[in-house]
Amino acid sequence: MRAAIAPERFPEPLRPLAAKVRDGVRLDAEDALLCLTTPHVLPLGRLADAVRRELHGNVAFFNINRHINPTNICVYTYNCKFCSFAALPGEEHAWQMTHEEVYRRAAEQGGDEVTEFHIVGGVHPTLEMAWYEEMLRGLKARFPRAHLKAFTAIEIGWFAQREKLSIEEVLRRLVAAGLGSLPGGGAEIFHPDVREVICDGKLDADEWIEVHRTAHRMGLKSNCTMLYGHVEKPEHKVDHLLRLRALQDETGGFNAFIPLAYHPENNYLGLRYHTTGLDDLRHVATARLVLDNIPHVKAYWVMVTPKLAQIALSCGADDLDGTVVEETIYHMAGAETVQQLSRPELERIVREAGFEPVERDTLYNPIHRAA
Ligand code: V47
Repeated sequence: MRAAIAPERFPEPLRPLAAKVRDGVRLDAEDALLCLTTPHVLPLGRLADAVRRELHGNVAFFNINRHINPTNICVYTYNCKFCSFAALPGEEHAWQMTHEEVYRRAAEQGGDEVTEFHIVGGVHPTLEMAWYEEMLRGLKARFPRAHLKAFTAIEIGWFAQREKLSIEEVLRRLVAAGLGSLPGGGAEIFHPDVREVICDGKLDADEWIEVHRTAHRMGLKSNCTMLYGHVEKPEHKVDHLLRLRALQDETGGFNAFIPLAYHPENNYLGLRYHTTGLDDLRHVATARLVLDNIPHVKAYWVMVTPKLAQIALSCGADDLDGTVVEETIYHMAGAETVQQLSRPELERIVREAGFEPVERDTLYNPIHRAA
């Protein structure tokens, strides 16, 4: 029972929902649909804030991380119509780093402070898994304290297919090389009607879920995402969120959910519009209310801008992601945010929103540093 929630203080259409949240009753598909369609977005955010405060109090998390994208060459370049990052071999904007380049980027700016490398890339047609294992080993040798959060379920699925291994064998080998957890990318929208339009031929929902289920069974944590703001309908997102919640009921392996706002530039989907601020807040709030078993909801500042991410902290989000340093996936799709935020900038955003900034590691353990 959340006594602080007074349903009568919410707009009439949200009152039954507010009463359910007050009483700790799990939201169902119809409630989730209401969250995703109500015009009363700020009151919805207020309701999500009550849940967020119960879970995390006045704390908002960030980390000192560095994104690295070793290659953007991808076998799914034509399949993933929403992606502005992927390239075919030989295309002008294609790149493939050497191990030394990966290590140099890892060292740049981040230095010893970095606690996480977030490493994802295109699904490269010819690079063997051994290349990635060596990269992980090389990073661990040079940055032994950094956590390696690497490879979307799509990349893991490709390694299994290419090397004729089971998902479990792939993960076991990558863990032996230094893998610490999986990021949440590649989920997009699970529903086949949407997948057929935006990423036909890529891993389907069951396969994405099976990669994460296997990882969780092996003791690895992971994140999960949902890409919204393109051709999907609210019903597709309800299905997506409930599938994630069901897997979390089963395994408890997700750390965080990250709603990802579609960016329309430089890809083949042919849509023009960016999501609006209220729509971004709606997805944060909906996630916090519906995904009652996933501990963290991240407002990824690169995606929604630092200004909106700051407001999202009062609408259900408790985490901003980190310093990032170099981001390509969203910037190639039209993001106009800066490439990196410093620790003082992240702390200022959090403080001015009325929260206490807490640096965390990838697994959400607080990090205490000497002043
Ligand atoms: O899987 C690709 C999305 C994802 C576009 O786990 C696009 O902590 C919008 O998953 N417009 C990769 N989105 C990013 C990702 C992520 C980010 C931050 C933190 C974590 C985490 C994970 O980006 C892809 C895809 O869903 N994406 N292209 C685009 N044009």
